Amino acid sequence: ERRYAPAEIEQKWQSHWEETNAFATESDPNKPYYYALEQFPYPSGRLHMGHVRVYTIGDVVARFKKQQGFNVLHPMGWDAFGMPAENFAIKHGVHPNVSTYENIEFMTKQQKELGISYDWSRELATCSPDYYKWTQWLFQLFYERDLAYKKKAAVNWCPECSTVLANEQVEDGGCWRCGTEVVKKDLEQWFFRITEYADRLRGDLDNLPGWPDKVKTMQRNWIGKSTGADITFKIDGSDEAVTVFTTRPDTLFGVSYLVLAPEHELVQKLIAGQPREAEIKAFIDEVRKTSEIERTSTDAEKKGIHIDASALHPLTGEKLPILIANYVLPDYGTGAVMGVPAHDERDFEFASKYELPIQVVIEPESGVPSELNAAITDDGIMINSGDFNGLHNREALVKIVEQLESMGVGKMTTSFRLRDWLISRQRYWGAPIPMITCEACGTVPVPKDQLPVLLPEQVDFGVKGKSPLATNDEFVNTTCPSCGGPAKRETDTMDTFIDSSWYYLRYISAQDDTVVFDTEAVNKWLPVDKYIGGIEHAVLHLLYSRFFTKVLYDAGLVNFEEPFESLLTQGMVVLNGAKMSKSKGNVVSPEEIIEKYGADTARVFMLFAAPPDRDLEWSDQGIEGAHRFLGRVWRMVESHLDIIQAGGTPNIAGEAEKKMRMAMHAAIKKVTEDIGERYQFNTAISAIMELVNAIYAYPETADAALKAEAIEIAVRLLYPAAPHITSELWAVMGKQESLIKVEWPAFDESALVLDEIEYVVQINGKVRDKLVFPAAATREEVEAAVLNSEKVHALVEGKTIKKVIVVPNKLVNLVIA
Ligand code: ANZ
Ligand code: ZN
Repeated sequence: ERRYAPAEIEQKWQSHWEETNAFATESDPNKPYYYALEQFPYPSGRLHMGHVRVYTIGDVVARFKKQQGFNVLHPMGWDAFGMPAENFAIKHGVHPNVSTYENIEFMTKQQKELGISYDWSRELATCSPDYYKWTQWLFQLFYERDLAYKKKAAVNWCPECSTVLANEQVEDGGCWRCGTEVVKKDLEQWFFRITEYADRLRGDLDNLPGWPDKVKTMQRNWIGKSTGADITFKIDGSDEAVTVFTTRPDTLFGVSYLVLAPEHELVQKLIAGQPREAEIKAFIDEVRKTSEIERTSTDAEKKGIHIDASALHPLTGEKLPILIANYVLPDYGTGAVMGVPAHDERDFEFASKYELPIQVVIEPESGVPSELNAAITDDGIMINSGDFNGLHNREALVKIVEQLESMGVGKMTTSFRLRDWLISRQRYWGAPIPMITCEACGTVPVPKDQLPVLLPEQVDFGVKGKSPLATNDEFVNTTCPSCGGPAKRETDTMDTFIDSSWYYLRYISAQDDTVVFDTEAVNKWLPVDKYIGGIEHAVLHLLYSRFFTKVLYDAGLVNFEEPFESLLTQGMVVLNGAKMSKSKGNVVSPEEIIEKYGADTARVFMLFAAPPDRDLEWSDQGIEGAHRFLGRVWRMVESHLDIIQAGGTPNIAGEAEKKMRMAMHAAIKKVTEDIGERYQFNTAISAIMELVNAIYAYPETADAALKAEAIEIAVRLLYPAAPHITSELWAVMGKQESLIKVEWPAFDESALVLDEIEYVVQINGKVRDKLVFPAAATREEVEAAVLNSEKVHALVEGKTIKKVIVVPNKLVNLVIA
């Protein structure tokens, strides 16, 4: 008997797979297509346990689907642009081009050591010109479709990373990467018009039953749809007008003032030359210094100031004061609000502070309190509302908007919380934005046939507040593609989330330098059948990728509107409750575990220790346990080579054989469904463990051919989780064909029902007898037979039977006194 020595067999099988090109993607038109994808990693330097978990999950799915007869696409690549490499360059003087590829090399080696079945011929790195040429090509496509535009805007600026951030990259007012408080800065920047797709991005979430509700809810909230009306108020004594967005046009008669965002374009016009201009400007500057979070938080103090202008109520003509206030945001709705203090909490607080009139216009069922201490937000009957009095407010809402519409001063609309995606970054290690500014022609795109715009090697990384690309004159100065005159290149690079918004398409045509991707092939493979990644990207990567796919759909480049049919968001790997990731340091490194126990042990532990969407607590006992289990499987095969080689047709006449056969088919069924339908790998592993236990418990005297068959099945079921040990055992068992090519075992439903079942008979909880019944026996039949048995008769002689408990297929307990 040979000992289980993972180090030897794992290397051997990894080389074998590589030499035989075992994981090349098949594209057999007679087979269905399956695309298994794990979120590609940033090449940080080395894998952490979180990576091991995701890749193992993806690998189990990919190997399983292949055995089930699918063409399986299972690629891997590198989200290789990004700030860490650049910061490393600033600190240690190693060019990102060098450090990134070194990291990729090391991490690739680690992935191979885990035995993940990637088709490496499709590998891509977003920092390679072969890739970012097409990222730039897509930028041009967006530009042509009016989905990329440049504007001056107050943008989120991280002083630490010295770059702007998209709204999605600001978390609780801080930078998503470093946590530094984000400030506003006025800059001319490029945006992607994702708001154009807000309605579809939100609505189509309903067509994604394979996505966790949690992620869909996060996206819905992020996109944030409100239905309401735009209502226009004329400015008294002027041609100007203010349009407000309100979700409650039914409260129109309760308006007692208007509030504009300090940034609202009308503000400067209205205060110009007024006596209080300087005072108001000082207030505006003060508000602009505070973050959006501060301005919108409900417990922040609401601050406002009157401006010397008034508006006219569109229905009553009443004069309404106009204020500006910190709690009105410039880029939501219209940046202007009608103040209805009686029915809106924020307005109530604001009006109380500034002594503005409060007029109740809806009477709720509970009546209007004599003294108002808070806004009335319930529905009710209209009062103080002219012709609309007496109507239910929801009915009045529609009628009021109808009337405003007929007067040309209002209409129903929707507002989204989602903002356009700011994609300019003042950083080096990203794809250059392929645009040129010419004094004569303005903004000119670099023609598609001149792409890629290569990143210049020589730049000064460390000039704070300046794009590194702007430090290379040779790069900056160019000629205008349109007029041939002198022109300057755009020196910002693209947000790296653009790179990752389309990589899953590029895998299809990774080596084709003539097209962004082959539409026909993409339509065959996509949407991705199973996408595995972290929940932290719920409103970043996963939203952006959906946006990209919809744009490509509209451009006729793909025939589907959603990129990921089904999503598995894996939990974290934690160590005594602390998140284990690159930021906390690699407390337990994959190298160490692989060296000590082998990759198969690491894989089985990861799968077994928790359901995939839950956090997984690292434990040394868990690893030991997984290792012991594999040792047990190894010995099970090694010690039965004689019967395995003898083969033969199983004879399942006896009780033990029937039980064994049932255990075997139950395991096949459970593992098949757990992997293929429920994606619950932990219970799949326990089912295999149960089968192995049943094999060990099988009597020596029972049919050997059946035992051999069960051993073979156990090895096959374990293969997707532990491919090295099972491949080795398979060969040891004398099988010629590689396990990769062996079909997934089928189960026989009829083997899952026993025709006889043994019941334990207990009296007052003590086991007294065992009786065998036909599986079809009813509860009553079992009970009657137990009570009539001679043994029971003798035992209960002279006592009263107080209760009979029958647990179907298990036991009968008699309570006697
Ligand atoms: C009058 C009113 C009366 C309002 C009432 C509410 C209740 P959601 O649901 O989040 O879409 N609002 C509109 N634009 C705003 C802005 N730029 N900054 C801050 N607040 C703004 O919120 C819509 C409501 O938020 C709008 O409806 C408006 O107040 C306010 F009894 O108009 B409402
Ligand atoms: Zn020009």
